[in-house]
Amino acid sequence: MLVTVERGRAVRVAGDPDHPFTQGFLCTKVNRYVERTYHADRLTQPLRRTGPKGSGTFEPISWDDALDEIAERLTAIARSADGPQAILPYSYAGTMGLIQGSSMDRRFFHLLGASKLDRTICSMAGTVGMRMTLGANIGADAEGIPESDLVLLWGTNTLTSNPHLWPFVLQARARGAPIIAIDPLNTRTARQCDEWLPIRPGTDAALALGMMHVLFAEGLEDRDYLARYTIGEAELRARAAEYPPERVSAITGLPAERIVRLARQYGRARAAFVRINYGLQRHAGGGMAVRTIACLPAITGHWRRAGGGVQLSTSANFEFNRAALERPDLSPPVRTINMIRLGDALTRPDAGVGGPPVRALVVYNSNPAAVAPERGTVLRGLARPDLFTVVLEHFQTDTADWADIVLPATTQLEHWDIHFAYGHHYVTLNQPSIEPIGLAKPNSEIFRLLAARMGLDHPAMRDDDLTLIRQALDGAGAKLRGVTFEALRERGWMRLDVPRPYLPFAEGGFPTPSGKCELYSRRLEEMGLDPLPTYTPPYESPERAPELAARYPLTLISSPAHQFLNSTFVNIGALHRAAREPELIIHPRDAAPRAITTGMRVVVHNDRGEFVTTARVEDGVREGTVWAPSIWWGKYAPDGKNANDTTSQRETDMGHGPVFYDNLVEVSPAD
Ligand SMILES: Nc1nc2c(c(=O)[nH]1)N[C@H]1C(S)=C(S)[C@@H](COP(=O)(O)OP(=O)(O)OC[C@H]3O[C@@H](n4cnc5c(=O)[nH]c(N)nc54)[C@H](O)[C@@H]3O)O[C@H]1N2
Ligand SMILES: Nc1nc2c(c(=O)[nH]1)N[C@H]1C(S)=C(S)[C@@H](COP(=O)(O)OP(=O)(O)OC[C@H]3O[C@@H](n4cnc5c(=O)[nH]c(N)nc54)[C@H](O)[C@@H]3O)O[C@H]1N2
Ligand SMILES: [Mo]
Repeated sequence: MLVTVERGRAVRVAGDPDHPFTQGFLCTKVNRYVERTYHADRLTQPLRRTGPKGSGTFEPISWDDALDEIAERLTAIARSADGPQAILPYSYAGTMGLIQGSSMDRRFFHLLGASKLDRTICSMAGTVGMRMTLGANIGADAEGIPESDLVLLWGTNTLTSNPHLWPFVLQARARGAPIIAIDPLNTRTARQCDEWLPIRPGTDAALALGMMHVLFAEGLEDRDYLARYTIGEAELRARAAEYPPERVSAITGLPAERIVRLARQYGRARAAFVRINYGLQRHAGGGMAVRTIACLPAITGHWRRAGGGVQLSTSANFEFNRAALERPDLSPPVRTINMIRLGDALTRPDAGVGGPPVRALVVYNSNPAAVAPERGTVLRGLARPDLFTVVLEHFQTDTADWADIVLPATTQLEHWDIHFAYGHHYVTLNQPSIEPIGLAKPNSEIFRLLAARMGLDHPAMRDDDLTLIRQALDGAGAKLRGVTFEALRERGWMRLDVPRPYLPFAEGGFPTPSGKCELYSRRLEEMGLDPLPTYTPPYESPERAPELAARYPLTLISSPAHQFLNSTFVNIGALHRAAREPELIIHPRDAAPRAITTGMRVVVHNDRGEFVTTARVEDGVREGTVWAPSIWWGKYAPDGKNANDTTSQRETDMGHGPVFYDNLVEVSPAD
């Protein structure tokens, strides 16, 4: 991102035209980053709560007073019988920069002996699925897509969540590659594709198994690749035989002949690119779904050719020296709390969390009062009068409303950072372009100051941000060879030391225990899971919960609105206006029997909770699925709620991830 600064003020942000992946454009949201940075509602000074919890009434205080009060409260808890594990950090994706996201903060909580947080809320199911199959969460290079002769956008809303991929997809199409979207929603991406396959949510593993059935039955596999670079071919053939197209059709809701045709298209392609993304793994069988799809290019040998293969992420190629940054060695043995179970952790310490109750919560880079599942329980926890809550933020979010102390944090324009990526292969250096707004401070600095206040006097707490950046690069893995601070400072970004074109598995070389693509996984077997790809029905489905499905027949997907980044940017004027208000897209055949019409206020509800939205009756969703573009702040909703009032704290099959879209609801007119 290039920032134009005039007389100390940022006036314009733009994409870098020289960047090979982002090619000079920014997404809809980040285009508004100047507006966001200078927004009248920016938090510019520390605040102390004056009214009741959740009321959002605060008074300004000095940094000294704020830090003293936090230090005093945290020290008292650490020294009490409950000990430091009663303190819980809570952070995720506000910034994913290594310095402001996972450096000083980690060191601080490690030295303190606080509970650890298992950061599962986004990607863990798929990450583990990839690790078990390919050995790491890496895959084909998106810059190879123009060489593809078939592109599957599978469980991803590319034009919204990954728009920089799109120009590569268009190049493939210009050379004749069909583009197919596999998604329960007819998203803005699916509408631009050659075809939309409206799959039933949570059934992708069955579709991939059905494709394998046809590939093996019709001799479309690459026998040489299978023999050289995979283990478990015979077992997988037997498993795939159990998934004939008719059975898969009954599971996925797609016509059998379309499943056969998709398998033939895939099997006859030379280099099909499968872009899966995190949307499809937010279901009970999310890890298995990703793993199953990840087996496909090994069956057809597409890994051999540029443009072929599967990509969920590129993140594991960024082998920064995270141990040097985070210093896990500074932590005593402590418990770990799963961030998606925050509701339970705050309200039901008996519910499997173990150890002392959580008595203090320090939130940064996250807005759990909007984004965490089973929101009603989370809010009950945040409302506990005995809970001491600190929130580091840019804005007075739903979460900040529940804080005892709010601290103003800097934005990307105001601090140093270094970034990995999860869709391409470039490291980015973030240089501050303006001075902090008001009294805002970088997260790293806030944790340095707190450590000093609390007597956590360790040399690791004195490194400045530039030192931290160098520590992330020194002793980094081979793919970061040549990536230095000096070189980054010159250009802003650098490609990892991977070849171009990058074909990670053209000749095997999978970083699994066997060195092969593990179609059969002994590690999964040891974890008590099926060692072979299999279909796991959603928790909330007629297969697994027929009684529930009878009461709540609709699956709610609450994937991001085009204008929002999870719950970030919801308060930015132009974006808020474009997203209008909390809405629910419902199919005409689901709306009619419920007497629901466009513009009507409706309640979306299940046993966990409810939220009010405005209905839009459209065929942009498959029948039986409804879509609530998300993630709205409760404070902007007519009833103070959002989609996460209905989502559950259940965990995926792998990685303890969330099941946001494995969520049955009913929809009724509000009156
Ligand atoms: N504009 C914008 N961009 C973003 C984000 C944002 O909030 N806004 N968030 C960023 C983050 S943190 C992430 S993790 C990524 C997420 O980006 P994506 O991985 O694209 O994830 P989602 O938007 O959650 O879901 C993508 C699509 O998956 C579909 N889907 C849901 N369930 C299933 C299923 O069972 N099978 C199939 N085949 N499809 C399914 C949804 O309908 C949706 O259209 O995007 C990043 N980019
Ligand atoms: N129902 C439903 N729930 C979801 C999802 C969904 O699709 N549907 N998506 C899930 C996914 S994929 C993810 S990744 C999570 C994301 O959940 P979060 O990680 O909570 O992400 P955001 O909602 O973007 O909130 C991040 C907050 O960090 C703040 N922030 C940004 N930069 C900084 C900084 O430098 N310092 C500090 N102190 N604060 C900063 C922003 O102002 C913002 O309020 O949500 C998950 N929740
Ligand atoms: Mo995410």
